[in-house]
Amino acid sequence: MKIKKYLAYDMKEACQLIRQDLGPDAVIINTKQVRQKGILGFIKARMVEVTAAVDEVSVEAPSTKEVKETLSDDDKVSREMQEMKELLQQIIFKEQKATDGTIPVKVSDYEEFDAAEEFRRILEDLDLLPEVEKKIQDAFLKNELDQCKSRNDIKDKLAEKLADFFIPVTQANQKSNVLAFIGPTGVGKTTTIAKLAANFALYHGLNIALITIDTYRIGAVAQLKTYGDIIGVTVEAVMTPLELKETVKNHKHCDLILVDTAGRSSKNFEQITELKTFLDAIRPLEVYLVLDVNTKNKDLISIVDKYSVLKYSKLVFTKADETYSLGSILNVVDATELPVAYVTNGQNVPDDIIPGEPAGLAKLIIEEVE
Ligand SMILES: Nc1nc2c(ncn2[C@@H]2O[C@H](COP(=O)(O)OP(=O)(O)O)[C@@H](O)[C@H]2O)c(=O)[nH]1
Ligand SMILES: [Mg+2]
Repeated sequence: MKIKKYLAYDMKEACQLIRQDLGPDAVIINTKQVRQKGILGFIKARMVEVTAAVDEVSVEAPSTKEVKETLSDDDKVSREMQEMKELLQQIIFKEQKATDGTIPVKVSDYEEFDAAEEFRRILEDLDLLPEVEKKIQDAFLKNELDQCKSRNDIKDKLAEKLADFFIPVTQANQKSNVLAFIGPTGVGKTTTIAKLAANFALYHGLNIALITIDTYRIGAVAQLKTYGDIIGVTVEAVMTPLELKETVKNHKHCDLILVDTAGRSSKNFEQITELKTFLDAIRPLEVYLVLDVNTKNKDLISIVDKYSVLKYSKLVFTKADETYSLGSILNVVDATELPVAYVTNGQNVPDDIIPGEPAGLAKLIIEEVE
């Protein structure tokens, strides 16, 4: 028996390689997705590693016809050949069952495009919560999937479906000009505020003020002040809810006041309650919950739950540039039923931010799926 591993971009290419190398009698005994380091080790291409096996007699031996002709009068040899083949199939079958429980398949079996299987793989890559995965599966009608003839067809269809999954961003009633940003530590609240302030001030000519209540962390005020100086907007730091209220009042002539807050642990109820006293003092127009897309699903669900007392109205997702799987956005949208206002995709101020428009979000998520 000859066993060999093949690396290819997809099953089709792998099957071609195997067929050329081992012939049509080869059987596939294992397939697995692997990541291959790309240019300078940065870009990782997703590839498929296929292990195939063949009876060595069938690789090197003459064609079946020739064997039959030369051995036609020797029933014994031909029977032995047949028995060896059957034995080989059994060994492969047992080995495969023992390793991962799947059943080996003939190379030719892979040549039909299996839309359902491909769809399952795409959903798996998105790392969705089971209830979200089910909703997306249910959005597909049976024949819609059957009509897909390639992975790209499925991705296009999925992007269409996901666009309906998102809630469009609507402008809140302009009772206040204050936007507050809350969320766990280090998710990118201050950077996102700097990006928005720069966009509003420089590209839309709005009069912006920045206020930070993050006076706990050394350097937090300086960080915002540095951005404020570059953009040319005022930055104020306040210590108490009353001071915050006064400072907001002093800047009521501004088009927008952006309030930066300290990162709070969703596990610390006191910290969340303290932040609530600040927000209650100013009743912002919008409270944006800022979340890092790379956070574990379980933690994200806990965060959106624990922060709900702060009555956030929109979501911001950061660090989309650091992952291939943006399914966490879908999980949180499903759990909160809130619109995504922005997604950030890099550290550059002010460029690395995109508005959360449903079709654009769906495209972004699907484009990341390789
Ligand atoms: N890769 C990446 N890094 C980001 C993004 N947004 C913020 N960061 C980085 O995340 C770190 C923490 O950001 P910061 O704004 O201070 O977080 P905060 O504690 O929530 O205010 C900084 O190094 C930022 O440059 C993003 O979209 N992508
Ligand atoms: Mg900060």
